[in-house]
Amino acid sequence: MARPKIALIGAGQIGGTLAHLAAMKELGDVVLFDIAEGVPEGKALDIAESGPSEGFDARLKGTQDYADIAGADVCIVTAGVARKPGMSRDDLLGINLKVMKSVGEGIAANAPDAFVICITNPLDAMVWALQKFSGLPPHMVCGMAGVLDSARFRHFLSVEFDVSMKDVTAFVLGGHGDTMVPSVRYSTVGGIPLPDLVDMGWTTQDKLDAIVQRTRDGGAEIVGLLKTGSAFYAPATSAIEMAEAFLKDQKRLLPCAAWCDGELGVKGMYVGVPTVIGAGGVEKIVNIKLTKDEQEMFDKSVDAVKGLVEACKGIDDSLA
Ligand code: A3D
Repeated sequence: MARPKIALIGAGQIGGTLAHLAAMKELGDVVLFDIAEGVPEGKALDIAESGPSEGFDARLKGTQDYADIAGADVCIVTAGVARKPGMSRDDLLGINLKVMKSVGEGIAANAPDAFVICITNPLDAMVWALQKFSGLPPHMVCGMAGVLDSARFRHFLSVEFDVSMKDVTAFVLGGHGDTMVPSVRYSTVGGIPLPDLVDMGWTTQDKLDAIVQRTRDGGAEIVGLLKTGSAFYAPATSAIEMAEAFLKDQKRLLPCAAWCDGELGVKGMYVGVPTVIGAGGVEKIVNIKLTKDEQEMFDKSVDAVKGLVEACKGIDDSLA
């Protein structure tokens, strides 16, 4: 059986890291596409030259030609611009919307059967636009944010409790922005829900609240430190987890920006929800019950995404 083909649209910080991870994990052959001449070719060659030492079998190619992504099984989209200190994700909307149009058309023409994972910000609005521009089925187009936000939450919790990250499960719902909703009730250490751990005295509510806020600000914390761009190692690792779930039909339960058709009270838009990802793409949205407070926070987050979607419609008539 031929190796799967993974197309990476955007060969910047995240795109290069995705290529390296995909090759090292032997998920398939990798095509790096970017408009910046020489960058995808250079990164593809550099990573290919790490193959003999690492011992992986994967072919890598860099290109400026969409024809080279033909027949891709997975497309991961990072094309566009990233934020710099002082910018919010929403400041990127105008520029990245135009990029989503060309990327959507390129995917539709060359890889219409692919499972598409969008990472470009502002995430929930960009994945919505990408699905519209590409015309691919909504369950085959999704956005990576929840896996990353949950990984940040899990990391902070594992440090607070001084336990292995493997034993911490958590998920973050809603839009990938300041209003995201880290779910305290559905997050556990060794299966014990966080509120019970507060009752047991293992941590305090104040410390937990601070971790929730640090999770919401997780992207900005890294932008503030790097100063020249945004996070890329953890975002790439998160998207690879989703791509692997699809390619290996793992049926992983992962939070991602998925097309909702009434689930969690959301209709006709993309927002972060718990999903099952397998060979069928986003195979299921887990319609969890939220408390009144959680639903209010989630609705606020959904409203923020709606505002961005409306802004996209205002910029590009074909989306209205
Ligand atoms: P960066 O290193 O700037 O790479 C972006 C690449 O896109 C560059 O190499 C550009 O040349 C390329 N590009 C620009 N326009 C096009 C086009 N029309 N077609 C193809 N390629 C193009 O950014 P990055 O890799 O650090 O980040 C990429 C995106 O991911 C940004 O929008 C970030 O804001 C976003 N991001 C999202 C998350 C989430 O959790 C959702 C996390 C981190 C970054």
